[in-house]
Amino acid sequence: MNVAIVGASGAVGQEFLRVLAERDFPIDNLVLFGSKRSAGTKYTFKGKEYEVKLLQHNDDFKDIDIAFTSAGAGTSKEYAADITKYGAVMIDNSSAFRMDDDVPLVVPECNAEDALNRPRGIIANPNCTTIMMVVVLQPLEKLSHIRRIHIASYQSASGAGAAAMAELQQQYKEIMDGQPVTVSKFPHQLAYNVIPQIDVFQPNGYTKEEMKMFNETRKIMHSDVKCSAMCVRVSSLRAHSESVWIETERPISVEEARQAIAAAPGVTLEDDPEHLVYPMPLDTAGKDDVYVGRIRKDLADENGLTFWLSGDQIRKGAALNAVQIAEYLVNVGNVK
Ligand code: 2RA
Repeated sequence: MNVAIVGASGAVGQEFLRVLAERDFPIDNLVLFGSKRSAGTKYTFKGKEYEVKLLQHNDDFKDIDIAFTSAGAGTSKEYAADITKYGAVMIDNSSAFRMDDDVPLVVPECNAEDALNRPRGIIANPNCTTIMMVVVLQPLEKLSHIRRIHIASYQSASGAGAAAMAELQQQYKEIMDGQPVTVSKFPHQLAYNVIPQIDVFQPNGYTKEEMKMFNETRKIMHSDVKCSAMCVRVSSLRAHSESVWIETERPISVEEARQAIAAAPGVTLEDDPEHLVYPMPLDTAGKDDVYVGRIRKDLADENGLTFWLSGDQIRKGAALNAVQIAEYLVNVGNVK
């Protein structure tokens, strides 16, 4: 495969390099693209050095089979035509096309086949918080249809990018040094704080991030489920966590849920409260699976079940999911 990464210097771009190398993705040629700021930067992939090329409106994607794009919605919209013009599959990590009817929104554990129907040559990678929730919901949906979801997220600094992660670390240092605290990537100081806002507010009082949970979950799961989310930024560095309450058509027992989750692809059950075992972002950072614990009946709803999950936002929440989509396409022979 001839593979391109657009946004190679970003947190997700860098993770693409690691994930592609670790999984030994079949690459004949790799081309890295970036903005003026990152063009010329060199990165090593499997022992060979690659220089980031400036992303431009030209024929640079003529020989590319798969392009992983993670440079923001504006860049994805501006360059989609150049990227897909000669048949490259664009697997886009931005929010630009996620809800477009002619663009599949794919989490391979849930709806891999949707990737085969892509009239515009674009496949969208869902928002990280949604990806991590739906891989856990999928095995539960098979037990009984999920009617309602309430979810509260605990999202790490990494969701706002590499510079935001650096800012969080800098804030702690500045506080320790008695210096004024730099606040530029978050709406408020994040160190020693939690911020009940991710992305901008919508007219209904929810944030864009919260509405992504509502809309993307329905599209990926082909479901009429209603999802009410409260998305919160916390001071963990790179793994997101979520408290999830679901209401199913028939009550699901804790044991049934545990068995279904333990058997599901991409999910690890880590649920032994007696021994203080449950997933935490410090442990799930850098891992591929979404980890689930604290599974119990909802005391307020007899058809309800509640659980906790944690997973690496940059891996399964972004780069890994995109690479798994590409692996699926390669496996079924559906690239160019
Ligand atoms: C965040 N979910 O955590 C976003 C990133 N896509 O900010």
